[in-house]
Amino acid sequence: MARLLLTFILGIFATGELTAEDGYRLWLRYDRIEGTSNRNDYRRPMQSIIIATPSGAESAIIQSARAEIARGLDTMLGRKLTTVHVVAREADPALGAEGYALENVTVDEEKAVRIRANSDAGALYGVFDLLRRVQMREPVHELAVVAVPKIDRRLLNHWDDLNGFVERGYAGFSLWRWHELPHILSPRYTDYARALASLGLNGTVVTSVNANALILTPVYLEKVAALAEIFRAWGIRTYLTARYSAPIEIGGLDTADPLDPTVQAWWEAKIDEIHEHIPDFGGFVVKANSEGQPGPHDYGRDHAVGANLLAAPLAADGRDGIVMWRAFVYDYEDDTDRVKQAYNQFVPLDGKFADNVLVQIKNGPLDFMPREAFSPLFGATPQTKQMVELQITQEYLGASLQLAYLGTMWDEVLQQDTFARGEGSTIGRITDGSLHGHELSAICGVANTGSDRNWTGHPLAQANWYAFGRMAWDHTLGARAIAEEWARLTFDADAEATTSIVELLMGSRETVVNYSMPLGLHHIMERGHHYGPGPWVEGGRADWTSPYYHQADAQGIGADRVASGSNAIEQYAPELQAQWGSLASVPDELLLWFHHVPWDYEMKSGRILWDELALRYQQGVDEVRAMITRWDGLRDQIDRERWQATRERLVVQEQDAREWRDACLLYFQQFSQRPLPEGVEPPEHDLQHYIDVDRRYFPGHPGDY
Ligand code: BDP
Repeated sequence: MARLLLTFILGIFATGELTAEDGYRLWLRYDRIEGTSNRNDYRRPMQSIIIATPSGAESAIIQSARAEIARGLDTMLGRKLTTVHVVAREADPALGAEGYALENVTVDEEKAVRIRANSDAGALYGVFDLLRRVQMREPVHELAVVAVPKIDRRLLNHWDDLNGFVERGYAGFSLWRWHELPHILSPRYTDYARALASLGLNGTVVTSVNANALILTPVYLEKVAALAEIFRAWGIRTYLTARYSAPIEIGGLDTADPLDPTVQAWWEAKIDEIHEHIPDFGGFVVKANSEGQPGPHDYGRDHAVGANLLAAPLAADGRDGIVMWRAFVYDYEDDTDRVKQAYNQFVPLDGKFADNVLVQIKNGPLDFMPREAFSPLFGATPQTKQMVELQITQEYLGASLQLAYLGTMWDEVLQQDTFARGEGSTIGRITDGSLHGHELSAICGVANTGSDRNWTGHPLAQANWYAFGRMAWDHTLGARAIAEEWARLTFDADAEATTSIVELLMGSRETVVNYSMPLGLHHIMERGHHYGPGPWVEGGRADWTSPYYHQADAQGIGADRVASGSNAIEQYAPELQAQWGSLASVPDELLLWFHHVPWDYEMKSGRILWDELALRYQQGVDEVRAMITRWDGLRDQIDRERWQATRERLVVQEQDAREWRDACLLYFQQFSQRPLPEGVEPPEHDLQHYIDVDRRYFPGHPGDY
């Protein structure tokens, strides 16, 4: 028996049995590097780390940097051996405000790694870069790294309510435990801040766009201040959402009219008060006159007047606060195609926004669909600063139950050419301010974090948080390179297995598109919770129904957005109008976004549209099955806990993919009146079965749905 036990124990060590891992550590795992010679590769060059900043001062951020070095290197290298020196060194303009350089130096015949930066935050990012290299087992003896963020404000937006509910959140409740704050400080706040800083994110908006004015009352500001203090030590500034009617709701005024002097005085005083609590307050995100939220239109004022009201006090007294004014506006009383409305409202306002206002634009003109044409507002207001809003949480891509790596989608968005100033006018360059020469720039992503132990629900959804952060730092890094980094940091897999994980990630978003909304279909999901198919959703306001978007009839399917229809295409540059406006040249991916196409239209593949559509749905299902097979092949490469949790979700995803396929094809077949082509599996149930599926109480939606 004892021998058996010994064999078993030895077996564990011999095969390097993977230890349980719950995902809490994210990509900051710092597991011990095995093998003395491997460890020595790192020990030698890093006997000392020199942090060189213009002040050379110890600060809260430098303390964080020291703590992270200790946490990372001591664990990875097995013992404490690195000494950290903080020295003063003149600023280097090439590093900008928050960039850094990593280099090897020799001081008194001792080898050292030097991290140079113009600010403490820059130094902290350098530390995280160095630790990332060690974690990835990359050499550190010939460092010649210079990294500078392309965008100034790199933020997460939390859609977290004060009652702990997270709108479109699928990973538990809010991270912010408002009832405990400011007295009880969860250690999770620090780990959250570390995760952000490790990616170079430097801001967080802790409250939802559907704002609650209470957050601006003294009791809550004290709570926010406690969070802000923790975040500050990691280079992160805190931002809030402003409810436009706050002067009425918590200020006792009878108006929130931006041109009313009492309203102006109220915001000035309020913003002063916020600064007393949070001296480095970053500013506001505002959702105004959108989906029932109050705003300047209530008083006959436009968005610019509305935004400038808040912008002025945020810039007063040498402050550098900003207003991120959302362009997610549409009005159901306006019968213009919903996707045209933001452009129509904002283009006439170009040049009217204050300097510290950025217009925050979702990547697509509709709403974070699995695929949309980009928002034509990008590049259309050269005098107005624009920033992109991406959605990390998977509202329309399977919540935390389905795998959809969004890096590929964001690459598509950020590299998209708008032709606003000729070729090369990408959304990345609009967001980083370089296209139109704007000094101030910002980017944000709607967080997918929550109280789940692994932060994001789906273990692989951590990759989306990671990818957003890396792209916010540099939008040219590329989805694949980022996926590789993430996979190497997050799993102890060997090279072959890492490749497999990366392949899995890279194809996953297109797979979701295929089984849910292929060929440019959009907004055909179930009402309210937005999970699962709902091409039949009708009733209530038209722009929240599905037929408004798919337009299926006996002739064909697709939204007519060329001259014969809403002509939304006219909002794009002539180059894109030419390409997307013609059936011959529009890519399959955007076909039904722009065109109403006959069922028997001959596609590039030679098949008729109906057959192509059906086969795309089937392809989506097949791809999920292939994902499961691939994942099964990784069984011995990945710790059991995360492997299992992911596998369970892939099984759900396969079921969901079948449901999408069957429900949509049965529904559209009523119009096409054609048989399913060969290769498409027959539906399991009749259409009514799918219509009757009731997912009420699915998380993330505030109502009953
Ligand atoms: C939609 C969400 C809704 C948000 C809204 C927004 O369904 O919950 O409030 O966007 O961005 O995607 O304001």
